[in-house]
Amino acid sequence: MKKETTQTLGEFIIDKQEDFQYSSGELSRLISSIKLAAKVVNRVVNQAGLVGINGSAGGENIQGEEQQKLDVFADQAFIKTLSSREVVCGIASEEQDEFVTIVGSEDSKSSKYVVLIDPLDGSSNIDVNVTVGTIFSIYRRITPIGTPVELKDFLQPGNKQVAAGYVVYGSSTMLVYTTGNGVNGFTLDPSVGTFYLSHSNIIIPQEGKIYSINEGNYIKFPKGVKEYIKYCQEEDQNSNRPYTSRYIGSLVADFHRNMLKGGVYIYPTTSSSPNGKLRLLYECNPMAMLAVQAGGMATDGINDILDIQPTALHQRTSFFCGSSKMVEKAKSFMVKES
Ligand code: AHM
Ligand code: MG
Repeated sequence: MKKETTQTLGEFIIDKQEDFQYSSGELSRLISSIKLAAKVVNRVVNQAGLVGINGSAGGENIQGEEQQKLDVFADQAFIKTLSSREVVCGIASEEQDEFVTIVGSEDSKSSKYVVLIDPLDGSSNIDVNVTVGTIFSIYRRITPIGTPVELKDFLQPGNKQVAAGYVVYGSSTMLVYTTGNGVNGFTLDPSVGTFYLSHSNIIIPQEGKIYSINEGNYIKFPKGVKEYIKYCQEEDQNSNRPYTSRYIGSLVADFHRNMLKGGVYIYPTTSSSPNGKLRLLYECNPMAMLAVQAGGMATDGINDILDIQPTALHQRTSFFCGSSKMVEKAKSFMVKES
């Protein structure tokens, strides 16, 4: 099997360490820990039908959503790996009501990073063998090093992210991330257990042919979104319409496809979810940073996602993300409405 490069993710992280603004190696160790936890989760995702981990865990998360056993497993795998390696001072997870303060040795007390994570996104797809993902976001804490983390360390706008990325557990497993200097993707070779650089310097095409939205909710969408969907479906040779509709229902999978092929992902507000469904901190901010780093765009329909000042850990937002010209176009329908 031919690899685009033989550079491993571990080698890449070390190579790029000098590019980081603060190259103490701490961010490198943190990303290496995420890589390790991703491999642990990948192993279980790949065996999901065999090891009794399909199905509901019998509880709900803070947002009242049913937790799957794999949601709980992935949550524990990331929290345990990151806390035991003492590479962060705090973790906020979509599956936890409150943020977790890491109190460990002197090392973790001197840690300056907090991680926000959606450990297993798209979990309704687990039991039917459809792609799921992990999404992560890293910030530098704003409270003094050595003191317990506070809520304000987590409630920072997306434009303060130091790094962001996702793992897509698909037909192959990939880890894609940015530290603010472009986006790179690494494919796991399962026979070796190593991620290799397979997609260097990813750029989202400015235009695409794919729109991704849960059209089953059409009746509940704002007028601007309805009009944009009709625009996508109209025939027009100059702009290559009608577009193609593709919606997996796993943000990571839909985003990953659109990033490589060109497209727009939309999860708007609806009459039943007036704030939208997706979580600003665990889902939208990291995807927005990746999109922008790859030359794309992300908005809530009016404001840039990365400029939104969060006020709550589990805050939701509407989300339009992907190829810049497609997002601009969709946004123009939203602006028209207001
Ligand atoms: P989750 O974090 O509970 O899995 O929810 C997020 C998921 C996204 O991955 C996906 O794009 C969206 O919810 C699908 O929602 P819907 O089924 O309403 O279309
Ligand atoms: Mg999610």
